[in-house]
Amino acid sequence: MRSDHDVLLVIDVQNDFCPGGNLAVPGGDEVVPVINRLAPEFHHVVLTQDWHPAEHSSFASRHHQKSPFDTVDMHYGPQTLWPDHCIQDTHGAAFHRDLDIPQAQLIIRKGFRHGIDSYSAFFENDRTTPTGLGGYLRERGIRKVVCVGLAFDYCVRFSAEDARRLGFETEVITAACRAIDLGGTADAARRSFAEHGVALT
Ligand code: VGL
Ligand code: ZN
Repeated sequence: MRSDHDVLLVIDVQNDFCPGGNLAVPGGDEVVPVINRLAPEFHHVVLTQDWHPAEHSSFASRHHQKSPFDTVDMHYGPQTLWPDHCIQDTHGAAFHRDLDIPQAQLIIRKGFRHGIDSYSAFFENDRTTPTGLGGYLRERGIRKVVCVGLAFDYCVRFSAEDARRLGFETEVITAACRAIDLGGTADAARRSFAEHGVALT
C-alpha cells in the first residue's frame, strides 16, 4: 500500500476520450487496466469527470466559422476549441465501463459552467476559480498527488501543475496516461513538468 498521505487522482477516464468517443485520445482506453491495477494500492482515490452543459463555450460548434482545435480569445485568455464532448448525463460523459474503482471517495465534476472551461481538477481555466479539491485534499491530510488518466497534455498536465503550485508533492505515471498531442503539446507538457518539479514515472 501507498502512504496514507497519498491520493490517486484519476482524470477524465470517460467514453468521449476513448476510441469511438467525440474527442477520442489515441489509445485512451488502454489506461483503464493500468489504473485498475494501481488503484488498490491507494487509501485515497479521487476521480474527475469533464461535465459540460450542451452548449458549452469550449465547443467549436458554438463559435461562428471556427473548427475544433482552433483557438479563440475568451475573457480569461486563449481557449482551444473542441468537438462537442462530455455533455452532462450522456454516454460520452460516463466513465469507461471497465474502470473498476469502487473505493473512489470523491468525484470532482468540472467544466460545468457555460462560459468557462476547466482542464485542471483544482482551478477553472481563469486559473483562479477553485473547484474545492485543494481544500478537500488538505483537510484529508494529503501530501502527495499521483495523477493518471486523460489527456496527458491537457487535463492531466494542468491538474498536476496546479497540485504542485498548491504545495503537494506531485507525480504523473505516464504508463497510465495518453496524450491528445496537438502540435507538440505532449512534449511541452513533459518540459513543463520538469520545470515545475512534477515527477514523471
Ligand atoms: C480535456 C480537452 C477538453 C481533457 C477535457 O480531459 O484533457 N481536454 N476537455
Ligand atoms: Zn472538456
